[in-house]
Amino acid sequence: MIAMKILNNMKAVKVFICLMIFSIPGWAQSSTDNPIASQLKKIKGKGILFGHQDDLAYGIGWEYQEGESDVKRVAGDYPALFGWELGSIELGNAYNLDSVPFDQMRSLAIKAHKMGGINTFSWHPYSAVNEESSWDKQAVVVKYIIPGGVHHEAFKKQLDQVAVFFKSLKDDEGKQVPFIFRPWHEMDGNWFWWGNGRCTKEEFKALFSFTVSYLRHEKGVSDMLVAYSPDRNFKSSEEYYQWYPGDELVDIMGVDNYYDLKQENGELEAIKKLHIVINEAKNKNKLAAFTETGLENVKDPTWYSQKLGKVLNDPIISKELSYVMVWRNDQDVHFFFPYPGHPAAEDTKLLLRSPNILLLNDFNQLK
Ligand code: BMA
Repeated sequence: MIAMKILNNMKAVKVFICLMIFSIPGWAQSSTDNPIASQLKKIKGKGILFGHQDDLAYGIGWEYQEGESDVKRVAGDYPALFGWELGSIELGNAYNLDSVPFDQMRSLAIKAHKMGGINTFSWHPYSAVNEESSWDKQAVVVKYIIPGGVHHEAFKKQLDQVAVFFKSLKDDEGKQVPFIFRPWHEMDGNWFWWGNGRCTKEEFKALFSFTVSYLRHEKGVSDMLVAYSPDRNFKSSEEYYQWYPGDELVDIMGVDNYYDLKQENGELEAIKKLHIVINEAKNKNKLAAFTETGLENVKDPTWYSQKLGKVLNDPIISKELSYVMVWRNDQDVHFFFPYPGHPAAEDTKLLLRSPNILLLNDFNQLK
């Protein structure tokens, strides 16, 4: 009798805890309910989604022209994944640091979603300490903006701007557009103020963890998958995890890698690293992605087939990787995808039209 009572009380406590947890905004939905996660899980093994940063915004010789896309110009269809950059939203600016108006970004991201594509956001913020740029070599930032730091409140205000933008991504019915957020990327490199040598690993993890928890739980940002994407500076799983903030925060295990794909036979290194990422994603029942790559100004006309293609056609990678994304096409700064008439255009088209690579129509047919 007493044992029964204790059991019933324990049950009541459990139910109470569950109700408490699910009443916190953003917690009710686990990332497995996220439509992007279910789509990516469904198509796993059928091909790798191809992505391009700023694809619908501008390209070589055009900007903000309805329906345009350099990927479409070269390969005949839109990418399946669309990358966007939030840097300078934290300053309250109307344009990002690459001059993309946030109003345009919002409508293009919503459009990409309506067409069936997936949106992913990176963020190169100016610091909440002194507005130093992400690449500032002198700036010491992280320890001052994490909880307990003197600029923590200012950092929260920056995140508030990010939250407002994410929550403004609504479809015609007013429903939140799902998306991927990939904060604090390439932390194992030493070029960003959140990177190696610029903060401790513990400070980094506190930064990542606060960012995601604040957006999800304090600001109620929902339908957000989070990607962890170090650069290529690891040779083992242990090294890959050095900056990893925790299973409860991360949905997509990623890697950025430009460097290896510029070296002779470097594709072998890139493959090894993606195998580590894939293996860990499998161990943790998460998704694996090649979150950024490319060759600046596509200087090698066979880079797409001979470097990227070799990586993507590796038997393990072709079965296990969810997506790959190449960087933006800015005619004044640099470009990573060819344009019609560029010496790499035909080679790139061949790779993108191969059965293993999924553009938007392929993706829409499979999901
Ligand atoms: C970098 C470069 C910069 C750009 C930044 C954020 O890799 O493309 O020109 O400002 O990304 O998009």
